[in-house]
Amino acid sequence: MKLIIGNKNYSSWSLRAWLAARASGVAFEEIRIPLFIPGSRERILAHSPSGKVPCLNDHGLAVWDSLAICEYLAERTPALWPADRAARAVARSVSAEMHSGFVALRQHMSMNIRKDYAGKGRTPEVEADIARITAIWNDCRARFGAGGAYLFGAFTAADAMYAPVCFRFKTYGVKPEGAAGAYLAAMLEHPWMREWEAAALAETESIPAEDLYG
Ligand SMILES: N[C@@H](CCC(=O)N[C@@H](CS)C(=O)NCC(=O)O)C(=O)O
Repeated sequence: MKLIIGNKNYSSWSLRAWLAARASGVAFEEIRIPLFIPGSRERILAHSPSGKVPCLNDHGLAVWDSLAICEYLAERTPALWPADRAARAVARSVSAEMHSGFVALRQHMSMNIRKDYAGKGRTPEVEADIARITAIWNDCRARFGAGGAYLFGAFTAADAMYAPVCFRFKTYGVKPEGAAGAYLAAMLEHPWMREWEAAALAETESIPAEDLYG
């Protein structure tokens, strides 16, 4: 399998699929295509019909879009979703909510691992997104988290979907309290997150439009 991703510093959707691939245990080759430079679009289109990353290529079969990749990987590794039916339904709900929502957070607090933008981007709409995400994390931890440090205990696709928010909270100095704060700390310490973070810090390309606050 090949996983086509963008810059590790900026590409939040890529991080989701990459974590899902790591959690699934499949062996995969990573193809990193730096975004928004001459030739990027052609290089991505050679793999991904949407012209966007991430895209998984399983021996010629293209699977694009982060959530579709999670579902595809979960077919061979069911533990990517919680085993319990109710927990799995909630995991899918919060993952879909992330996939289709939190527009203000995505706009004003774009993922930018290398930067320290503490205090920036906190519009009323972003505050509402932060409050909703904090409520989701607290609720999942309280109802389903007993078996481990992550939203549903063990690491699942839902954690992969919220992983970029964890890096955003670090960059923008958002510090949730209680169970949500402990979850954030556990995610930022996870070895796969640290591996991705180290690679992001080592990247040299910058995308000025994504460096929102200088
Ligand atoms: N809904 C898609 C979003 C994918 C997406 O927007 N990817 C961005 C990078 S994070 C991209 O490929 N941008 C390049 C472009 O638009 O040319 C998913 O979940 O995978």
